[in-house]
Amino acid sequence: MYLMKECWRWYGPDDPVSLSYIKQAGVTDIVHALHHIPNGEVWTVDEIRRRQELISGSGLVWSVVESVPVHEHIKTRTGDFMRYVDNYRQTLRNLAQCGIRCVTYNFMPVLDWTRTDLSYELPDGSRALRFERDAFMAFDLYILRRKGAEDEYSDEEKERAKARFGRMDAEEAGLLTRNIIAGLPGSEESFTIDQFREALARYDGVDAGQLRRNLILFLQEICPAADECGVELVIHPDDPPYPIFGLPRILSTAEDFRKIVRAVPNVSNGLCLCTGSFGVRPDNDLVSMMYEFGDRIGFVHLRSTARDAMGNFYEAGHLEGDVDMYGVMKALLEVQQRRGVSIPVRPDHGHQMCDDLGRRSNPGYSCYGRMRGIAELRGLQMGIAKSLF
Ligand code: CS2
Ligand code: MN
Repeated sequence: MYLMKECWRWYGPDDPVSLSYIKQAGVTDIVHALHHIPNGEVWTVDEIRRRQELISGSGLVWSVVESVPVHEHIKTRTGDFMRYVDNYRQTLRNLAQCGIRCVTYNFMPVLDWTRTDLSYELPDGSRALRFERDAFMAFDLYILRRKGAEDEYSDEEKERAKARFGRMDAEEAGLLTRNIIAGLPGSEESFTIDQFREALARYDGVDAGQLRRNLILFLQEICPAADECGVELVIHPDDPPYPIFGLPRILSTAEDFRKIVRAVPNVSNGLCLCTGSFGVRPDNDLVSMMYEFGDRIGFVHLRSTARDAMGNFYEAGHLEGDVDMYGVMKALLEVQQRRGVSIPVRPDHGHQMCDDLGRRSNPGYSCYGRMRGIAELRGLQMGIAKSLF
């Protein structure tokens, strides 16, 4: 029977969660990236092998890259973007040469995943990541003071943002700013407020249609090489799955992915189905996406979020919140049997709980919270598999 290939994201030697802890969590594979290599530069075979040996020395296998970052020049097709495209292609070839053939990336402009609160206290005392819409709008309108922002929010929303900002002291405003633009784990960029304004300006005149065209051109330039060396490129969806700061976002729904596949049908053009990112939108049917895109799903992030009517959401427990994790797991099992493969899966994010609370941990990438997550998902999988097959 084909069961999920259990993975865990590791940020490298300075990750507070060691490879031996990860091994004890019962997973077999590691999701990793060479975060020390500047965005856009080639990952050499030597650098890849060196890290690969460190990981295999712990009895684990580096089987998924998350992520080879896409340089902003590629997303806007400005500056020396072709040099970065050539470098990206060479990095894929070098990874394939080392036997690593699943590569995650995303095409979110400027910011990668975004939250406003990185330690939102839950009733049981554990802490979660949260996106609070009023705080986000207060940042946009009163801290960033983005030109044109006031035209993008309703009067009611602007009232909420003003009231929210009025309740913020300088310390909270500073923390909110850092949470939003200092870059969360896996994001390869970090900004000051002025750098952020400059980065946003690079997208003046780049709407969703243009950004999608830039993604399609990028894929047309690198998929032939990926096809040739058997690398699967799996695009991670937008998080949150809708435009922010007036920036276009183009991988938020099932239709967004259909458009990309129609334009670039190469086998290497794959999807990282992240239930937490897609799941923030009530109009995304995750179970049907799993069945529909199953043949192109090369990597799965399992996590859940809980949203409310005000546009807020926080990271729920892996079996709680709005994601139908039973339906997703059942569909994933059926897709794997149909394809005859075990698909890499990682518990995406996890609460800070127990000793996590007293130690340094990358936001969303705690030890105990993710250990609980993978344990619950493993049990869910077994229950369904034993009943189904
Ligand atoms: C996550 C991110 O769902 C998500 O947003 O997978 O934590 C991921 O680490 C970032 O997109 C950076 O790769
Ligand atoms: Mn994810």
